[in-house]
Amino acid sequence: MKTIAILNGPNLDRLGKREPEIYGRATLADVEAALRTEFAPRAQLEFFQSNHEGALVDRISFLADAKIDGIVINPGGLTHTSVVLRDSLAGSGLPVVEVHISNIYKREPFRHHSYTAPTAIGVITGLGIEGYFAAVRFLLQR
Ligand code: CA2
Repeated sequence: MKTIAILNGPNLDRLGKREPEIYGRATLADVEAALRTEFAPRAQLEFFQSNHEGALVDRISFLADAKIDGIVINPGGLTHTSVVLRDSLAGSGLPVVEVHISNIYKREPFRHHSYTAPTAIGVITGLGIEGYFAAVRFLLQR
């Protein structure tokens, strides 16, 4: 059975509780439960959310050493700022898919650049929480 980690960065613990017009009404717990239900027989899913850059780096290092099968990451605002997170993902040697709930290209110009995207096989942006499902499906099939 494959193991896939689903990582969420700063503020994504607020999912479903703020700005539902942008991010929808599902909470992060709802998303995690739905992913587990969808993929339970085929995959082991590991969830991690942190509002702290260093905690995400530590988790990625742990996952790299554990040699899991892939990372799905929504880096939140760190997408647009973090060389540190980019280095960590690149150094992990793991297949990465980057997910954004909103379409970052329809939003403010500062969201149009992702430091982390070059470390990913692909980026899914603007499909709402469906992006997480598509990303896990992709990593399981490859
Ligand atoms: O669309 C996405 O998934 C984002 O990665 C979300 C980030 C944002 O900084 C990116 O540009 C796009 C975090 C947004 C703020 O966090 C909230 C999360 C849920 C509800 C309200 C705010």
